[in-house]
Amino acid sequence: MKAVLALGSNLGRRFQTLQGAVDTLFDAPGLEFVAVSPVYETDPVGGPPGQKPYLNAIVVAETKLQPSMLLDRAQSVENAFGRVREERWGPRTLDVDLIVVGEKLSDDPELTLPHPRAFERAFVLVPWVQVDPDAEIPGHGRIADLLAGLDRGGVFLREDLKLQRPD
Ligand code: A4P
Ligand code: MG
Repeated sequence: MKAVLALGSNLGRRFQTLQGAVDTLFDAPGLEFVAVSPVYETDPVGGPPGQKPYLNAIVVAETKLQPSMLLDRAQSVENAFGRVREERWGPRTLDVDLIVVGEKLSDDPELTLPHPRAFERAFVLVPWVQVDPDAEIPGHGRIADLLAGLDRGGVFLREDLKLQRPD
């Protein structure tokens, strides 16, 4: 199955955190690296006022792991980077979300698939379409078509920041 993960950071050393997340995600077996997107600087969506901008990127992987195992992996990477869960949509050193896992569908609040807000978020779709132009979100269609209807304002390419494949 193809798994698409979204990385976001708006606290601390944001770029170093994203690179550390890419490296750590693939430290254990079961997840194979396919691609990492360019890095975008993005205006915060939702959350408390006065939040700093995010760096966002997308990682595409191949896996046979169950989605619940992938969520465990994502959360342990968040914890490794000092994520402290405070308020919802609040600032965070690292957020790792599962966007799609193959064609899996789930409405479990612990793990909703596809991610329930990805289809309307330019900070997810803009980096994703760069590395996977034909991707689709089950139930929502092609990401290229979804993007055509979205405002891309507030999403800026950081050409100076390039994530490396995992070490
Ligand atoms: N959860 C359910 N489905 C999933 C999934 N597909 N992937 C559960 C990951 N987690 C999932 O997440 C809360 C709970 O969601 C987890 O316990 C998990 O079991 P969290 O990471 O603790 O909290 P959160 O991220 O603050 O909340 P939430 O609802 O996941 O927020 P979002 O939707 O992830 O939004 N603006 C910009 N520009 N860039 C961003 O990256 N991110 C957010 C977070 C808001 N605004 C942003 C950005
Ligand atoms: Mg999250």
